[in-house]
Amino acid sequence: MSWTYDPTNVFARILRGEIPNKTVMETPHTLVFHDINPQAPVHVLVIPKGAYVSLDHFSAEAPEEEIVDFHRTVAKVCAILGLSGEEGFRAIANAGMNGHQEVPHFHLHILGGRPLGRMLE
Ligand code: D5M
Repeated sequence: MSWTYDPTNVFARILRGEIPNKTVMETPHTLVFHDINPQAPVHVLVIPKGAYVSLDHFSAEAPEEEIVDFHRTVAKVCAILGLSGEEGFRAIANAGMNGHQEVPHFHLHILGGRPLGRMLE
Protein backbone atom coordinates (compact mmCIF):
# COMPACT_ATOMS: atom_id res chain seq x y z
CA MET A 1 0.00 0.00 0.00
CA SER A 2 1.30 3.47 -0.77
CA TRP A 3 -0.06 6.79 0.41
CA THR A 4 0.47 10.12 -1.29
CA TYR A 5 0.67 13.08 1.08
CA ASP A 6 -0.44 16.52 -0.10
CA PRO A 7 1.81 19.06 1.69
CA THR A 8 -0.59 21.92 0.90
CA ASN A 9 -3.35 20.57 3.19
CA VAL A 10 -4.52 22.86 6.00
CA PHE A 11 -2.98 20.84 8.84
CA ALA A 12 0.40 20.79 7.10
CA ARG A 13 0.10 24.56 6.90
CA ILE A 14 -0.75 24.74 10.62
CA LEU A 15 2.33 22.61 11.40
CA ARG A 16 4.50 24.96 9.31
CA GLY A 17 3.11 27.95 11.24
CA GLU A 18 1.41 29.39 8.16
CA ILE A 19 -2.08 29.27 9.73
CA PRO A 20 -2.87 30.01 13.40
CA ASN A 21 -4.39 27.41 15.68
CA LYS A 22 -5.60 27.17 19.26
CA THR A 23 -3.05 24.75 20.67
CA VAL A 24 -4.00 22.64 23.67
CA MET A 25 -0.81 20.62 23.87
CA GLU A 26 2.34 19.98 21.87
CA THR A 27 5.05 17.31 22.07
CA PRO A 28 8.02 16.60 19.80
CA HIS A 29 5.84 14.41 17.54
CA THR A 30 2.24 15.45 18.17
CA LEU A 31 0.04 18.56 18.18
CA VAL A 32 -3.40 18.98 19.76
CA PHE A 33 -5.59 21.95 18.88
CA HIS A 34 -9.22 23.01 19.01
CA ASP A 35 -11.39 22.14 16.01
CA ILE A 36 -12.45 25.28 14.15
CA ASN A 37 -16.02 23.97 13.89
CA PRO A 38 -16.69 22.28 17.25
CA GLN A 39 -19.43 19.66 17.36
CA ALA A 40 -19.43 19.37 21.15
CA PRO A 41 -18.38 21.49 24.16
CA VAL A 42 -14.98 19.81 23.87
CA HIS A 43 -13.74 19.09 20.35
CA VAL A 44 -10.03 18.84 19.75
CA LEU A 45 -7.92 17.30 17.01
CA VAL A 46 -4.81 15.25 17.73
CA ILE A 47 -2.38 15.12 14.81
CA PRO A 48 1.07 13.64 14.30
CA LYS A 49 3.66 16.12 13.08
CA GLY A 50 4.79 13.61 10.47
CA ALA A 51 3.29 13.50 6.98
CA TYR A 52 0.64 10.77 7.25
CA VAL A 53 -2.58 10.80 5.28
CA SER A 54 -4.76 8.59 7.45
CA LEU A 55 -4.94 6.31 10.48
CA ASP A 56 -3.90 3.24 8.49
CA HIS A 57 -0.97 5.15 6.92
CA PHE A 58 0.20 6.33 10.35
CA SER A 59 -0.26 2.89 11.92
CA ALA A 60 1.62 1.15 9.10
CA GLU A 61 4.53 3.51 8.56
CA ALA A 62 5.17 5.77 11.56
CA PRO A 63 8.13 4.88 13.78
CA GLU A 64 7.07 3.35 17.10
CA GLU A 65 8.30 6.43 18.97
CA GLU A 66 5.80 8.60 17.07
CA ILE A 67 2.95 6.14 17.61
CA VAL A 68 3.63 5.90 21.34
CA ASP A 69 3.94 9.69 21.60
CA PHE A 70 0.62 10.11 19.78
CA HIS A 71 -1.25 7.75 22.10
CA ARG A 72 0.35 9.06 25.29
CA THR A 73 -0.68 12.55 24.15
CA VAL A 74 -4.26 11.35 23.66
CA ALA A 75 -4.26 10.11 27.26
CA LYS A 76 -2.75 13.34 28.59
CA VAL A 77 -5.13 15.60 26.70
CA CYS A 78 -8.16 13.58 27.83
CA ALA A 79 -7.00 14.08 31.41
CA ILE A 80 -6.29 17.80 30.87
CA LEU A 81 -9.72 18.36 29.32
CA GLY A 82 -11.54 16.43 32.05
CA LEU A 83 -12.67 13.60 29.79
CA SER A 84 -11.01 10.68 31.54
CA GLY A 85 -13.74 10.09 34.11
CA GLU A 86 -17.02 8.20 33.85
CA GLU A 87 -18.61 10.71 31.46
CA GLY A 88 -16.04 9.80 28.85
CA PHE A 89 -15.64 10.96 25.27
CA ARG A 90 -15.70 9.84 21.63
CA ALA A 91 -12.65 9.50 19.36
CA ILE A 92 -13.14 9.44 15.58
CA ALA A 93 -10.68 9.08 12.72
CA ASN A 94 -12.29 9.63 9.31
CA ALA A 95 -10.43 8.18 6.33
CA GLY A 96 -10.87 8.58 2.61
CA MET A 97 -14.05 9.14 0.63
CA ASN A 98 -16.29 6.69 2.48
CA GLY A 99 -15.09 8.05 5.80
CA HIS A 100 -15.76 11.59 4.52
CA GLN A 101 -12.27 12.78 5.45
CA GLU A 102 -11.92 16.45 4.53
CA VAL A 103 -8.35 17.16 5.59
CA PRO A 104 -5.86 14.60 4.21
CA HIS A 105 -3.50 14.71 7.19
CA PHE A 106 -4.28 12.03 9.79
CA HIS A 107 -6.20 13.46 12.74
CA LEU A 108 -8.12 12.01 15.64
CA HIS A 109 -11.21 13.94 16.68
CA ILE A 110 -11.82 13.86 20.43
CA LEU A 111 -15.29 15.01 21.45
CA GLY A 112 -16.86 15.30 24.87
CA GLY A 113 -18.74 17.44 27.34
CA ARG A 114 -22.21 16.26 26.30
CA PRO A 115 -23.97 12.96 25.58
CA LEU A 116 -22.95 12.14 22.01
CA GLY A 117 -25.66 9.64 21.20
CA ARG A 118 -25.50 6.17 19.79
CA MET A 119 -23.33 6.00 16.69
CA LEU A 120 -23.51 2.40 15.47
CA GLU A 121 -26.62 0.24 15.27
O1 D5M B 1 -12.45 16.79 9.66
C1 D5M B 1 -11.62 17.89 9.48
C2 D5M B 1 -11.85 18.79 10.66
O2 D5M B 1 -10.86 19.81 10.63
C3 D5M B 1 -13.19 19.51 10.69
O3 D5M B 1 -13.87 19.17 11.91
C4 D5M B 1 -12.86 21.00 10.70
C5 D5M B 1 -11.43 21.00 11.11
N1 D5M B 1 -10.62 22.11 10.60
C6 D5M B 1 -10.47 22.48 9.32
N2 D5M B 1 -9.65 23.53 9.22
C7 D5M B 1 -9.24 23.82 10.49
C8 D5M B 1 -8.39 24.79 11.08
N3 D5M B 1 -7.76 25.72 10.33
N4 D5M B 1 -8.23 24.78 12.42
C9 D5M B 1 -8.87 23.88 13.18
N5 D5M B 1 -9.69 22.92 12.70
C10 D5M B 1 -9.88 22.91 11.37
P1 D5M B 1 -12.42 15.49 8.74
O4 D5M B 1 -12.27 14.35 9.72
O5 D5M B 1 -11.27 15.59 7.77
O6 D5M B 1 -13.76 15.47 8.05
